[in-house]
Amino acid sequence: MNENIQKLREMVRGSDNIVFFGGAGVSTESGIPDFRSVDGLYNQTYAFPPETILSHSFFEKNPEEYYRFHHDKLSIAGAKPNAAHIRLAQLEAEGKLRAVITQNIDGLHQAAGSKNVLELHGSLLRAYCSRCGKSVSAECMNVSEGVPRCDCGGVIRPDIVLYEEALDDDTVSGAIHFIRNADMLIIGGTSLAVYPAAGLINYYRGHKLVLINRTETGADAMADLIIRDKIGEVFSQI
Ligand code: CNA
Repeated sequence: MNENIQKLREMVRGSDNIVFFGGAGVSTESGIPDFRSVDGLYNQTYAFPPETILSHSFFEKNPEEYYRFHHDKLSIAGAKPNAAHIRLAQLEAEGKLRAVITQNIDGLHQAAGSKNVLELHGSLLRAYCSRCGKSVSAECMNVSEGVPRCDCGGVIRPDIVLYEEALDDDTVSGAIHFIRNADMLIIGGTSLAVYPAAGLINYYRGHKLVLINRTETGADAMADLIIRDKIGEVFSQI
């Protein structure tokens, strides 16, 4: 076992108020592409850049084009939790981890058994009508060709935070509370490029900040321990 993993194990052993803050890199080992890796969605070619397609104004104007992208690229059907999701759920059950704060929209932390999951960007497993606000089954987005519609005629949308939209206030306050009070913060699988989510890590006040990411991030200088390996492989060893 390498020295960094050994250090991480010791830090986890000595902590009982761990918070995990993660992103798309947590789910790449489950087969879901992230945005910014070389094989991520931002390095593929579409008629419009993904940031544009995933924006509020684009969704309003071009729901057909949005749903083409959604069906083609945001499918999480069949994805299963990997060793990172599973170990995080176990750490919570052992009373060591207080919260998972995720930018992911794939529901895999809950599928692994995590109970306290704060979804900063919502979930593809929920949907509602953009006109009347009624909650509907997310299934209707998966099976329908074209644009799914509510009984009222409104366009159904996933319960995710699109670009240009605000994060949910209660989720953000909760995330700040957990990060501020954590004795250990593990950040993993995120480029920390998407704000305001990425800014939340600045509320951490402790001295056990661990970064597990395959590539550099803007928070490397703040970290007490940096691990550049695949996050599933790392968690399978702690
Ligand atoms: P990102 O900007 O794509 O960054 C991902 C980071 O993870 C990169 O720095 C990679 O180097 C790193 N990485 C990739 N695989 C691994 C791995 N196995 N182990 C360790 N590091 C790895 O994604 P962010 O989450 O930072 O950006 C936020 C966006 C991405 C959020 O709004 C998400 O909703 C959105 N997103 C979510 C999913 C999902 O739910 N699974 C998938 C794709 C995008």
